[in-house]
Amino acid sequence: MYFATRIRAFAGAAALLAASAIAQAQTALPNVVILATGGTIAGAGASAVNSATYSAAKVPVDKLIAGLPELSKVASIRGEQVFQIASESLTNDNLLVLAKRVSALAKQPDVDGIVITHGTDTLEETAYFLTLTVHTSKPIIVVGSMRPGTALSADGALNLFDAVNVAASKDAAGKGVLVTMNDEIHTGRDVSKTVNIKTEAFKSQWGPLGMVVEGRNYWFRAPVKRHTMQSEFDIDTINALPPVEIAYGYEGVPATAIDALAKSGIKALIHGGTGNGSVADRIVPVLQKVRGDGILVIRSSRVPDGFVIRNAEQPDDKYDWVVAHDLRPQKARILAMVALTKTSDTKELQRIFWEY
Ligand code: DAS
Repeated sequence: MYFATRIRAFAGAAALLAASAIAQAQTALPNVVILATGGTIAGAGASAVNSATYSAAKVPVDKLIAGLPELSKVASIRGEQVFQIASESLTNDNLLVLAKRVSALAKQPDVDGIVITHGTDTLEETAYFLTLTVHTSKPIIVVGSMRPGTALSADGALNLFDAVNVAASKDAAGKGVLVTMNDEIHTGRDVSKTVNIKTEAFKSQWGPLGMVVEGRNYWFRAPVKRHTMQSEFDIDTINALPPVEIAYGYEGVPATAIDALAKSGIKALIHGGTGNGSVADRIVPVLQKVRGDGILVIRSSRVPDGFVIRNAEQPDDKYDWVVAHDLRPQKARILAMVALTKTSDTKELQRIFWEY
């Protein structure tokens, strides 16, 4: 009898110890906030075979979190539904609201990392905007998916698990805003959606920073362009974004789009040229007039990889134009909008395009 009582008492004490150890382990987990904005990662299709035909922006953030119980072993999670929008429909105002929320959360001592679930169509633009304007070294991870959670071999769950793991990782701090897709870790600056129907959809022409596999990060390089804490731009002081639009070059291009955009009140025009940012000879005088009217002209290229060489295809010094370096038109537009909140001096803008 004596020993049985002692054993029961011991077992009770052991159970209490185990429970408190688990509770301590749980409280010791990093705090990660998931900000949901919509997209396919929150999408739903009519059947499991609908991997491309579905409605985006349907599943609320709490359901996304509840559908991934594995997250509770990685971090203490809470979610906020910032928007429920397919990302092709996001606006500059949405961008400002999201970035200001990220900035406010990043300042909170009880927030260790932030994940933003987002549509894939404009994910690269949001991620770049955040890396340019949010002053924190805490991990901020933008994540999406190419298939809705209802589809066979859906990619959203693992992408989100990866994103939370990276957001909960101390070794992800100070690397700027990151994007986790398809097990890879990319910078918000370099990554672009390069395929519109595969799960391996996101590429960085200079390569990912690393990979995340089974919750562990493997880093192979670090960013060299300015971001987050190193940025001269701060979302807390930006309340509006100047209009900057894009016009593409192609065989037979008329001046129609450029003329219309120039009359619409834009502050800068991104020219998505052919090749090395080339401009059709009939368009050169049109862009010179645009510049003469006080609108900045920034030469980018429709070619996915490479970078535009200043004064090569066009005498940029002579025309007082800016080159977008290796930024695709949609990324050049983000940087131009942010830069124009501080300066419209072309020499300063060119410095900014070299540094960010
Ligand atoms: N329409 C796409 C978007 O919301 C769906 C997606 O791929 O996330 O960006």
